[in-house]
Amino acid sequence: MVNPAQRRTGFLSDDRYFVHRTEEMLGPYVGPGLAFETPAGKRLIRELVRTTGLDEHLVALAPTPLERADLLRFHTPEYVDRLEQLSATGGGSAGEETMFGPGGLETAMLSAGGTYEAVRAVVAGEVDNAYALVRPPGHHAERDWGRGYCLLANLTLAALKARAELGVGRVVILDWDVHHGNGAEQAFYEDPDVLTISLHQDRLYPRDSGMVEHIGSGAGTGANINVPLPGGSGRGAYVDAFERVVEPAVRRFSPDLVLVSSGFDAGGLDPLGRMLLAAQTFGELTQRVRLLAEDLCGGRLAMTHEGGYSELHAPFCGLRVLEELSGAATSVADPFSYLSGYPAQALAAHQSAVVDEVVAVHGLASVTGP
Ligand code: SP5
Ligand code: ZN
Repeated sequence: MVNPAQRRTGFLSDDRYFVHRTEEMLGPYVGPGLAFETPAGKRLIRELVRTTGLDEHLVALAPTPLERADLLRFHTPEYVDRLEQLSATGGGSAGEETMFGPGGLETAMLSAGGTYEAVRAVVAGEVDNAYALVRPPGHHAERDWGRGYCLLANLTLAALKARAELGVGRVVILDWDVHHGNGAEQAFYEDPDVLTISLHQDRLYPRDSGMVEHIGSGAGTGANINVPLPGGSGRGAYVDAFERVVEPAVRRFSPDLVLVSSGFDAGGLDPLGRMLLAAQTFGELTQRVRLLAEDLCGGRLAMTHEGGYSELHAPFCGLRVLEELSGAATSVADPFSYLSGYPAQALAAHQSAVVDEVVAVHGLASVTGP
């Protein structure tokens, strides 16, 4: 049973996303077949959307690949050349822990293209909001090398293309993947028209990035916000960061479009992150972003998928987010709802201290609501 949707929500995925393979030999005697970023975890999100019937209440979107010229808005020609050559000759390594097989670049271009399609459909008014369930992920890819399972900077490339071709002006990129959104930070560090905000686990990955004091430079000073929450953070810390940082900063910025790098690796069962979020809390965060976008930019909101490595938990997180975006409700019970009851979900002093620091560095204390 699904209660009808209240909004037109685009949902994009593609079978080709689930045959891409990121696998690294971690050392002698280890593997093969050992990979954190696997097709299974993300395919199950799509399966749950289908088995529940939620997909019938969503608008199906289909990807077309980005082209080389689109990649060059951010990536260097040398890096794209190298990916082209490797992809045509059996695959290889894009950089740091980012292996891919034959044709891996084409899949990455389809992943970036799927992310762009979600953005385009929102900007064109074909849907109210949209979620692109893509692989490989994108938020760690830098100008000239792949990192953290990411070959191409999906959401960065989509934002650049939307600005170049769709007349989009001011863009917010909010990243709640548990790892730092270093790619968008690099791309827009000096750009005052794109506000990048990353909520992540302090010094997780990449290890030496995502610090509070990295605030952007030149004309972009102040338009990069890092909130490195301590490992062990739960709902209380994320809500505090939203209320005191994300919401006032986005209101002050006044965007035309809100984009989200959505990972579920801040979920309480994730093997790579050490946060505690429940599916319900991803729904709450989605609602907060949706209401912000409705207040500020006609609801224009597009999300793209990044990390999330619990095959058991991520599907329920994805389902909650899509229910919240669309306003449709399935009757599916989250088997991991017990996470919400953990006492450690409450805001702790050492967590609010980090938020205090961000508020101070970005002068957000005096920003008031609408
Ligand atoms: C998209 C996403 O969530 N990527 C996360 C990548 C995190 N990988 C961490 C793997 C374990 C640490 N590897 C250290 C390699 C340092 N060269
Ligand atoms: Zn991640």
